Amino acid sequence: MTEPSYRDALFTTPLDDVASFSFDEQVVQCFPDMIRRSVPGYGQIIGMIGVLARRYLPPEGHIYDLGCSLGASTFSICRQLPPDAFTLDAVDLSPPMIARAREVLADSYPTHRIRLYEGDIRTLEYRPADMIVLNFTLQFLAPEERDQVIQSLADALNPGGLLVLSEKIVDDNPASEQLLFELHHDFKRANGYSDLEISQKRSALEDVMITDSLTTHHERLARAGLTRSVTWFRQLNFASMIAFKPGTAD
Ligand code: GEK
Repeated sequence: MTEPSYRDALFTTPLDDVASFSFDEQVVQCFPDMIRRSVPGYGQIIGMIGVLARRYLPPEGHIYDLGCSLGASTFSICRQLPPDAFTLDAVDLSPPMIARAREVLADSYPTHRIRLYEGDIRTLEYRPADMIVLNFTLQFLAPEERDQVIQSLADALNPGGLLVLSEKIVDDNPASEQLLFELHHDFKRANGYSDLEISQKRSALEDVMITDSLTTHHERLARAGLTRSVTWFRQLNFASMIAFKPGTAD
């Protein structure tokens, strides 16, 4: 991405009562820096989303980028495919995210057929799609809302269509979970976050983000009728999966 990104310093000073996390103007300013320093493998996942689109998208296919933030997945797809190869809807609940994404995408890819708009992925009326990207978005929904959203995405996919689902995960094994939790803390420290920032960010996210295990994710994908679900990427407690709507040949 080409937009300026300010360094994430949201949790550098002690706060008496850490407010819960929201995707407001302040977060938008430092978002690219924040996500790169906090999510192991983020850049590799983003890079691969364009590659997946190039491999699986049928000609003139339709794509959704849900919880698009500043449009990193959309950027990755635009890097891989020419303007006439696809149409894309990029949707986010946060008005400042959409406003900023609109600026940077119009600058970089003015001729690609991209619609960017505010919307809630829980209530969106989905049109038929060939690829749907949920890159670190499902984790912000309440656990009881996740089945219904995945089902509506599976229903929207055309036969042979692809869902990409990236999430922070919890390990099924408590000892492994503890180890990965500590290593993630080390990862953030190595990326310049102080212990105070790490713990305040964790408190802010506590109620907003409840993570599922890979088993829970794959079972949910199967319940929605998606097959061939694979964890194609994992680094520490962050993973990305793909799953397909059965095609006419399946
Ligand atoms: C990326 N995909 O850079 N409807 C729509 N958007 C939502 C909803 C909802 N119900 N809830 C949260 N969001 C991006 C990163 S960030 C991940 C995604 C992170 C949006 C929210 O506004 C935010 O922009 C995004 O989901 C999550 O690849 O911050 O860890």
